[in-house]
Parts: sequence; structure tokens; C-alpha cells
Amino acid sequence: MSTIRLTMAQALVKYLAAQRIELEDREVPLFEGVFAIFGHGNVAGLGEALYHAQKELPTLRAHNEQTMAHAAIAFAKTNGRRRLMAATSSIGPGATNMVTAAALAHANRLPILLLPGDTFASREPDPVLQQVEHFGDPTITVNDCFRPVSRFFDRITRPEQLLTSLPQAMATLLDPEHCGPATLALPQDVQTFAYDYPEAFFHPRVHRIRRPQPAPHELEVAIAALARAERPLIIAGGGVHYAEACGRLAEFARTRGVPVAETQAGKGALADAHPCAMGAIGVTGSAAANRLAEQADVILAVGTRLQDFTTGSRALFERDDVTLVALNVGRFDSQKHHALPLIGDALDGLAALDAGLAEWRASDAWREQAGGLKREWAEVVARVTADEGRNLPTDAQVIGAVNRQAGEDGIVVCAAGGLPGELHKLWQCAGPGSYHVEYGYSCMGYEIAGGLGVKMARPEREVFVMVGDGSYLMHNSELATSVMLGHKLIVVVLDNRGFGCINRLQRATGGAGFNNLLGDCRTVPEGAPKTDFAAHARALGCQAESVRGISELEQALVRARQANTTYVIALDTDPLPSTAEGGAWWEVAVPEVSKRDQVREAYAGYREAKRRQHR
Ligand SMILES: Cc1ncc(C[n+]2csc(CCOP(=O)(O)OP(=O)(O)O)c2C)c(N)n1
Ligand SMILES: [Mg+2]
Repeated sequence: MSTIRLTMAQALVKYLAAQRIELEDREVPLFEGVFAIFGHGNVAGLGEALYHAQKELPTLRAHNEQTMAHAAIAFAKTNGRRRLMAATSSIGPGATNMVTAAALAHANRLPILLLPGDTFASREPDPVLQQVEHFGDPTITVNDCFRPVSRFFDRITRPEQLLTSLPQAMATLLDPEHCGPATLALPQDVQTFAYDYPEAFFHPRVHRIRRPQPAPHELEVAIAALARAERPLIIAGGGVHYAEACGRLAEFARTRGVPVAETQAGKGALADAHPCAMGAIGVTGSAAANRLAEQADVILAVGTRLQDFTTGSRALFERDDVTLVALNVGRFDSQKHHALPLIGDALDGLAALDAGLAEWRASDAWREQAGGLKREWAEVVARVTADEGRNLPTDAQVIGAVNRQAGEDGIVVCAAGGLPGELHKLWQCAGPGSYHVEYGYSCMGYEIAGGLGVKMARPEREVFVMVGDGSYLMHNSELATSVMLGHKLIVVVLDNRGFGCINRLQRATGGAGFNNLLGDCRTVPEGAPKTDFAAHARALGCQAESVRGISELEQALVRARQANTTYVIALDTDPLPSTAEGGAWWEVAVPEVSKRDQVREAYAGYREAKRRQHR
């Protein structure tokens, strides 16, 4: 057996560079590159190895470990989980900065290879700088924090462990069911140890994403359930996109007259112009989709985790007389809510259902009702997103302006605050791949970094990041990375002076406005300062301007499109309104006793609402 003598870090890099993936039409490297922030925990070992591999596996410097990992995750999501990135940090704070990103990837079932440095396996110099010593267990380091938020975790304490661990990490990253973060903690001394690795370990390896086929008996049961349906509804989740099943779903819905509602991750599966597209479902859903959900007799949930925002905290559609069929690549998701499981790939699963359903169609009455509801909802969207000439526009009106400017080729990116809900309800999608909202973890500060990852994956398209003042202030430093790398973003900052959506939630649960809007916070007597977001963005190298109202915003968006570097537009918005139309109940626990009348009233409403909840 011929071998090659490499350090563990060199072997890791060589292996990653040799991984390839077969896409529809071509074969490409699996890894786009490695985001890296070095420290003593990875600069000498992994840093040296990456230096020599810059052509095959480019290293990208970012500004914050959490947000560089967000960018890597967004890159993978935009590529339908078929192309990936790794992220490496030093030990200690650099590593724990990535824990939130790991959780985000875990919740959203998105792949990222995390390579945090770790303290010395030898323990000879302990305690080293940034080591958190565990008194009772010297095997524990802060990297153990990755365990509950990784789908695969290993600590490489001997160089030869890579031989067994790396293939497992790859298999996890590319598994349609178990897809999520894989973490390899890399003790800094072990990164530098040499070993005679078999050459064959580094031969190019071409991966393909597996498409598990539905079991015949589950298929039979699902077909029988659908064939009985008169009022069917499809809920499309992120799995539809990852299985590249959007086209097949559109065809299935059209030929059988089945209305389709979309989750946050599923949004865009159907273009809004598709006659069966009912828009968003659930807490932030359209009135059309939610009315149909209330009346459907059979619901086919495809590629969705059925989280509370989709099910209206289990009060929207789970009546006793509804049959839920869950077509899902994962056993875990297919068992939820007492569904009839149909475990398998969404693309092939839909084809198999189609083949078994003969002439079955939804009833005429149901299709007409869906068409009417769709038209009514389109009127609502047009009304609430229209410019009213307000100095302080609503989020919905800003969405209207950005949506008009984004046109067919724009991609909108968002994650937290009031915007995701409004976008889910109101954003009109030209088709798959135009809507990127991270709502599995809804992590403030994902927006700008996520936009960077989206742009890296789709450099030919215009990426519109919509971000609240709160999220912007939490994480904005990857703006500088976007300028540095030449990945242009258009960022619209909606400054409503605080955490608008949590203030609204606080009031809706009977609370007094407190500690959310800046005006309700403990501040110096003169009040909290007004942040000049445009000046801040300019300081990071972006082009930027502040505008007032929607028509100024639209003009600024035209200038932003023409710019060739990241362009930030800040505008003041009204923190109070959100779109009342559509939507569904969401369970947020209200205090059982309180000195406030409003809380007691909210509690009574809460108890009442909970009675509709299916247990
Ligand atoms: C990291 C993180 N911390 C806290 C929250 C809870 N949270 C959700 S939205 C929000 C406020 C967001 O403020 P902003 O970005 O200004 O958007 P707005 O609510 O004003 O639309 C908070 C604190 C979160 N989602 N993520
Ligand atoms: Mg805000």
C-alpha cells in the first residue's frame, strides 16, 4: 500500500479537496472553500495546511465565527444542500461563537462542516490560553457544547482517526434525512502530528444524493387516503426544494387541482402565478391557505417538520376528521402529528403517488373555492403593500417596494424580527430559489451573513437582504466581508427603533411596553441615540444612504441595483402595525397570575384558545 506522510491537518485538507459531487448536469468540487478565523488553536496546524491548498480549497477570511458559519450554511441551503463549506475557528471563544450557527444548521437540517480548534490532546501545557478547565473531567472542553447541536461529532485525538471519521462526517452532511452540521474538534497538537496515510484515501470521491424510495405498503395507504379526498390540501416544506421536486409538485397540483400552501422553508416551491398557489400557511399564513387548511379533509404534508408556525400550534388543521399524510425523507418527521407516514424522497414520492392515483382530482367545488380565496388574498396583498405616502411606512409597504424592485431575478433574505412573518404572508415569489428566510432557528444577525452566502452561491442574481435595526446591530460585520470579497448585497435596514415584533408580542400577552422599543428601555435622560446606519455601513466600505418613505426607497433601490458594491439603504419605519389579515393563533404562554388586568385578560383568552388545540 503506498502511503503519503502528512500532518493530520494536511490530510484533512487534502481529503476535503478530493470530495466531489455529481449535480444534474455536471460534476463539481463538493466544497466551495473554508471560512477561517485563525488563533493559536488552528493557525499553525490547519492554517499551514490551508495555505498550501488555496487553489483546490480556497480559504476565506471573515469577521465573526458565528456569522461566517451563517454564510456557509446559507451557501449550502442556496445550493439545495449539494455544495458545502467548512468553517474553522481557534479554540475557546472562536469555537463557542460557532455553537449558535451549529444550532441554526441543526434546526434547519442544513449541512456545514465545523472545524473548531481544541486544546492539547497531550495536556502538557494545560491550562492553555482560553481553556475552560473542568474540575471533575479533563476530557471535557468547550467543544463538547457542539454535541447537542451537531448531527455528527468527533474529537480527533490521533491523526489516523481521520480515516474512519471523515467518511462518516461526509455521509452525515450528504444524507437527506440526517443532514446537518458535522463537527470535528481538532486538538492543536494533533493537527500538527504526521502519519503515513494511505494514498487511496485522497483519491477523488464523487458523491450523489440518495433518493430513498417509498415502501409499497405505505404508498398503498397514502394513495387510498388521497383517492378518498374531496378537499385535499398540500403543505410544501423545505424538503420539496432539497429534493428538487418543485416542478413535479407544480405539475401534480395543476393536473389534480390540489391547492398548495407553503411553509417558510417551502415558500417559492410554486410561483405565485400558479393557479394552485395559495401562499403561506399557518401563523404567518395567507387567509386563503388557512381557510383551506381549516376545511381540508386530507392534507398531504411534503418535506415539512410541521413546526408550530405551520400548524398554528396544532390548532389550525388537526381536527379528528382530517387525514394527514406525511411524505418525508425522514422517519422522524413522517411520524409527527399521527400522520400516515410515507417515508421517501419528495420527487419520487410525488411521482409514485401520481402513478397510483389514476384519474383522481379534487372536487370542482373545492377548486372553485380555492380560486376565489386566492383572488381575494391577492387583493389584500396589493392593498397592504401599496405605498400610502407615509413618512413612517409599515414593514408591508417596504416589502412591496423591495418586491417590485427585486423583479424576477432578485432573491430576498431574512431571518428574525417582524419581517419574516410579513414576508411569508406578502412576498410574491417568481419561483423556486427567490426566497431565503431562515425560520427554523430565526436567528437575529443571520440576515447579512446569510445574504453573503446566498450571493456566493448565486453571484449572477441580485440579493436583497431585509433586516431590522435590532438584527443589524447584533451582527453586521460581514458587510465588510462582502465588500472585501466583492460579493455585492443590497441591504434594506428597517429602523423602527427597537425590537418591534417582541414589543407587539409583549402587548398581545397583556404586558406593558418594556425593554423592547428603545423608547421603553432604561436610557440616559436624553433618550437612546439615533443610530446612523448609513454612516455605519459607509464606515465598513459599503455605499449607503438614508431615505424617508417608500418613493425615496424605490429610487434608492434603483441606484443600489446599479452599484457594483454592497449598498445599504436605511429608512425609518413604524414599529406598531403588522398585517392583520390572514394568520393563525400561535401558542405563547401567558402568566397565570399577574398584578396587571391586561395580563389576566390575555390569560383568559389564552385558555380559551388552547381549547382548540389538538393534543
Ligand atoms: C439571537 C436572537 N436573540 C433574540 C431573539 C428574539 N427576538 C426575535 S425578533 C427580536 C427583535 C428583532 O428586532 P429587529 O431586528 O429590529 O426587528 P423588528 O422586530 O423590529 O421587526 C428578538 C429580540 C432572536 N430571534 N434571536
Ligand atoms: Mg426593529
